[in-house]
Order: sequence, then C-alpha cells, then structure tokens
Amino acid sequence: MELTSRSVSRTAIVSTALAAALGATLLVTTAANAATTLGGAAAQTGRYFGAAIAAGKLGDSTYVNILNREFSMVTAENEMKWDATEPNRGQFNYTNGDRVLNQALNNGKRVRGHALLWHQQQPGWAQGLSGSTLRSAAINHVTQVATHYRGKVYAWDVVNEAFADGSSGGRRDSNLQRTGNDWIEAAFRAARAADPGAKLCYNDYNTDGINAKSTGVYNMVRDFKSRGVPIDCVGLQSHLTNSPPGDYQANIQRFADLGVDVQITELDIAGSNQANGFAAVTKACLAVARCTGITVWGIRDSDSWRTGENPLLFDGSGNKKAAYTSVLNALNAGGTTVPGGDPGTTTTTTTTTTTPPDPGSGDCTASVSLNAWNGGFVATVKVAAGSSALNGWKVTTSLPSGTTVTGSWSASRSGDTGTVTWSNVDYNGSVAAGGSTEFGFQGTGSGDGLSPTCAAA
Ligand code: 9MR
Repeated sequence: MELTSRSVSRTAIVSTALAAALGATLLVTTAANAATTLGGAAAQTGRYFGAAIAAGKLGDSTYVNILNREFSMVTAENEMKWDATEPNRGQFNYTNGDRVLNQALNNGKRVRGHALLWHQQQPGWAQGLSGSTLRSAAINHVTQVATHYRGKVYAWDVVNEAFADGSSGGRRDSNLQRTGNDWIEAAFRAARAADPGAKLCYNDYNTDGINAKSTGVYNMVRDFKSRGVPIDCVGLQSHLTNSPPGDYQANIQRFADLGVDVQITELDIAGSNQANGFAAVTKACLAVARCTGITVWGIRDSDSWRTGENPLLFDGSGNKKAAYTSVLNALNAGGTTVPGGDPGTTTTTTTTTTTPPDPGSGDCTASVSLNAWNGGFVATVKVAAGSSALNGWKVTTSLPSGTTVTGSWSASRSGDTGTVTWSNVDYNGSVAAGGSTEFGFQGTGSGDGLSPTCAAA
C-alpha cells in the first residue's frame, strides 16, 4: 500500500488509541497485582518484611493493628535477650518473650529470635563472671533458650555485635571474648544442637558496607563454612542515616557468595533522604537472591530507640510516611536496581550470564556470573582448578571502555579499568584439584564481555 500522508495520520491515530487502551490495561493489571502491605509485597518476591516489637505495647490497638496488617516476621526488641530470659543464674523467665512469640505465631507471622549472646544486656550475675565459669554459663544459656523456643523460631541471632568498630577488623573486647576466641563457634554449635531447625545468624552493626569490620565478619563466616561450624545467615543491622553505603549491595552479595543467607535485621534510617534510602535498601536486598528479608527496628517513629530522629515507616500517630510508600513501591516493582539510583528513570534488569570456561593453560578456568543493572554490575568470578591443585592463581579480565571497578573482595587487583589482573589473597590461593573458589567485584558501566582467563601463579 502506498503510504500517503492521510494513511500515516490514520495509522498514528490508531496507534495512539491502541497505546492508550494498552496503557489502561497495563495500569489495571499492575494495580490488581500490586500488594498493599509490606509483608504481602515482600512475599511476592519470596521474602519477608518484619518489625521489632515490644511486649509492653501489645495493648496499644494502633500498634497492634499496624503490626498485624503489615508485617510477616517479628523480632522481640528486648524480650529474648539474656537479662530478660535468665535474670538469675539457672532461672529462666520466658513470660515476655512468649508474649511476643505468640502474638506473631497466632497471627501467621514468623519470629527471628534476638539475641542469645551479646556483650550488652547481660544480667548482673553474668557480668560478674569470667573465664570457664562464664563460658559454661553462656553455653548453658544458649542451650536452654534455644531449647525453649525449639521449632518455633525461624532464625536466631546467636551472637550479636562481637566485632570491634574501626580499622582492626578484629573482635571486640568483652567478658565473653575473654573466655577464648572460640566462644562464638561454641555458641553456634550449642544452638544447632538445641534447635536444628532454626537458621543460625551472626548479627552486627556498621557492617553494612565493605569495611574493616564487615571484612572481619566475612573472614569469620568463611572460616566457619570451611570448618563446618554451623552458620546459616548474617544479619546486617542497617541503622543508617539518609542512605545505605554505596557498596551495600556488593557487601550483601559477598556474604551471600559464602553460602549464607543475608538479612537486614534492624533497619531504621534518619535524615532528610529517608524515603530514598529505604528504597535503596529494599532494592539492594531484592537484587541478591540470598537476601531473604528485611526487618525494621520498630513500627512508629515514637517506638524507635533513636529518639527524635523519626527513622521508621509510620509516624507517631500510625500514619504511613513517604518512606513507607517508597518501600512498598520498591517491593512491588520486584526485580533489581542500583542502590542509590533514581528509581524514577532507571530501568533495570538482572541478568546472569556465564561465560564458558576459558580453555586457558590447563591449570585453571575462570567463569563469571553477572548481576547487572542500568549503569552498574556485580561480577562473581569462579576460579576452578583443573586436574592439579593450585597454589596460587591469576585471573585477567578485559573491562569495556567506560567501565570502572569500584570495589572488590577475595582477590587483589592490578587496577580498576581496562585490562585488570586479579590474584588470590592469602586464604584462597590453594584450590584442590577439581575444586573452585570465588572472588567478586562491583563496577560502574557495563560488565558485559569480561572474558576472564585464568593461569596458575
Ligand atoms: O531497641 C533496643 C532498646 O530498646 C534497648 O534499650 C537497647 C539496649 O542496648 O537495645 C536496643 O536494640 C539494639 C539491638 O538489640 C541490637 N542492635 C542495636 C539495637 C539498638 O540499640
């Protein structure tokens, strides 16, 4: 058919009408599928959305209504801690812990137990103990409390906040630490024996980005996994101001790559960028398959431990804040995006592409799994030994022009653009014949076509 100006204009009209009709249909579909609560929206992504609650507030109907409507996971803010559950040595009190547990279970929610051992909120009698007496009292506490809640909690924060702030990357000094460096693994083993069905987590703050403290935790988790110490998850508390760190998603990813789940366990965000910050946290978790859920540390601003900072999703009267809407929208959008990116204009996808193992020198092969979005990516590189063991390895990647590495883990690198070489670090140079190890990095730009090659070093 000859394309006349008349037929063009008619076609345009038809197209516009079609687009309008389609648009309307899409809107209706989206509205029908979008969940209207945090727990419901998170469930559509296979995750939970939880809140820390206080037994003393369960008589407040505004509070309970929001709790029952919005959240699918519950943490006792204080009621399952050592001072609450074992006020006198060997005498256990589960009254308030059970109130929180039953409120959750009776309303179809799950429970994250918090926390079996911590240097704070110890009963006075434990604060006065040391050495082997404290060790056995601590392990008995783990055993008794985890046994009481056996089969009823989804996860336990077995140990809370055991690493030091600052650049050391080491353990925090505490009475528990002074019983010997193995106190954490002893606690995890006791918890597993007492409740084999609960996921066992290590939980900490200021471990949200890649830093010395989170790397200390990372090294401990890697060590536990390599020695068979039972650990299933890592909690990033995420008490934040304005935004998560830029490498938040990469940090979540590197823990996930160790073979543990990651949970955002105590989220609250102060500051004027709060709504965007909550969206960025939510999207980062959604971008990592093993990030299994998010818990906010309180319901209304007036319930928060951060008095005057208003860091939560509901105001003091129980009204939904802008931060609430931004979390709900991020959950309903599903998929992934770049933390801190502009949710209004960024179209995002998660793709996992694995390049075929390179034929290499026969010593080793390298393959890459990519989690990419518009403008950035996290690459996880698997280094596999051939028929001989490796005692060191070197991987070379070719980054497309315009691409820059912004952070990396489990390897040392030669640069951040162009051809980058990656060498093993002290703990992952030895790879058994037929075995493998992984390192990873985050970058801006495109992660396509990295074509890693591997050689023994
Ligand atoms: O929110 C809790 C507050 O009510 C307690 O007074 C405080 C005691 O130290 O603990 C708060 O919860 C903490 C959590 O158990 C561990 N991470 C930090 C939390 C905020 O301080």
